[in-house]
Amino acid sequence: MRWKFWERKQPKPDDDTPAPDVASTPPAIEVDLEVPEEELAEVVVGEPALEEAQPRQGFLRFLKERLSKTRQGFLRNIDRLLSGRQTIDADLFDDLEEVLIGGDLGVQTTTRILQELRQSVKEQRLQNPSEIRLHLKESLLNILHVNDGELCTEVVPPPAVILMVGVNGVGKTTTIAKLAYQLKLQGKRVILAAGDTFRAAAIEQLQEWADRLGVEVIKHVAGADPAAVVYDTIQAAKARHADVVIVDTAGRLHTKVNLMEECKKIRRVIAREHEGAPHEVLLVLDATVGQNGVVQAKQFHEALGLTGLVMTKLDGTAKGGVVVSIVNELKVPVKLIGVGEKLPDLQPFDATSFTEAMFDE
Ligand SMILES: Nc1nc2c(ncn2[C@@H]2O[C@H](COP(=O)(O)OP(=O)(O)OP(=O)(O)O)[C@@H](O)[C@H]2O)c(=O)[nH]1
Ligand SMILES: [Mg+2]
Repeated sequence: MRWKFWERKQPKPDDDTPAPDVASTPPAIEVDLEVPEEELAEVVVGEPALEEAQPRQGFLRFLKERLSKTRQGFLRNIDRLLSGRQTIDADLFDDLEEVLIGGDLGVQTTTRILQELRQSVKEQRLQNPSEIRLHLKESLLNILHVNDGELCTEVVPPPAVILMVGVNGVGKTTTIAKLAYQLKLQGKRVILAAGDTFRAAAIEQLQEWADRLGVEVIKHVAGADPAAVVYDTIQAAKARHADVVIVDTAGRLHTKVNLMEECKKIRRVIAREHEGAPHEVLLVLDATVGQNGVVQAKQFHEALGLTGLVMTKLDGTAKGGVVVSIVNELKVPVKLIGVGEKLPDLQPFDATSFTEAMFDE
């Protein structure tokens, strides 16, 4: 799955964008939209040009540019390693292990990949180190493919309910805005639930995005029970025949039991108020934290039963290899990736494009 309209609206690639410092980042209220409001309104009513499928080359180029830090870190090391060798031997595998672990693939995933590579070398009698590259790419693709998953945004009866969770500052609210933007472009009616009643200005931040996008937010006062906000949102969504509800939640550490319990309660209320919901429980993970993301994902998955992951900030990190590690260890699909701070910088995850963007020149 690929959103058709991304290319027209995506901003100029900017490889030099430094990784955002989350602690000092101003609230998203101050972030300028890439798309001027007049233009957004125009887009939302549907331009024929947006219906045209975009050439794959353009999409890959965009992804490569956004993943350039990971490409440079990971691939350059692999290529350097392979080009300096004459034979495939134990030393080569030792060095490869180091590069893969250094590329944030984690021990477990690295072990799996090396096992597969050793097997290929044996079965296919590979002799030239340069042949390893292709097999490595295939191995990563295999891991990522198992969990290719499409985001559920259409259910009968509507609305599809998407619950967004994650630790502080990973990009939950921004992802919600980006997703609402994409869904609105698809002609869907979206309602947001201001379920972060904890952090100062969180409700206002969501409201600000919603105003710009022209979508409705259901909110209570700061400090209110988020489960009550979610209850009201689902009733409103049913009454207004909304297609999709997206629930924002407060950032919470996966280690804080009471906060995880609050999240479970939100999930229970959603399930009670709408059959089959939540249709998606998405954990938003900041790719810049690398292997820490695996621990977060495991605990959130245990508590809530995740249906998918959103990897954000892949544009600002060399740790993109963590995507492979998380998919391998959790068997939960990455559904969306964030590759920038602007509205069009959210993409459905596609294993093939992702692997090509990591490996191809
Ligand atoms: N470079 C980059 N920045 C991103 C991406 N996604 C989110 N951000 C930035 O990350 C910062 C935090 O985003 P928020 O959406 O407020 O994060 P949050 O998880 O809602 O934070 P809390 O509500 O405080 O827990 C903002 O400055 C976003 O612009 C991404 O894909 N790439
Ligand atoms: Mg937030």
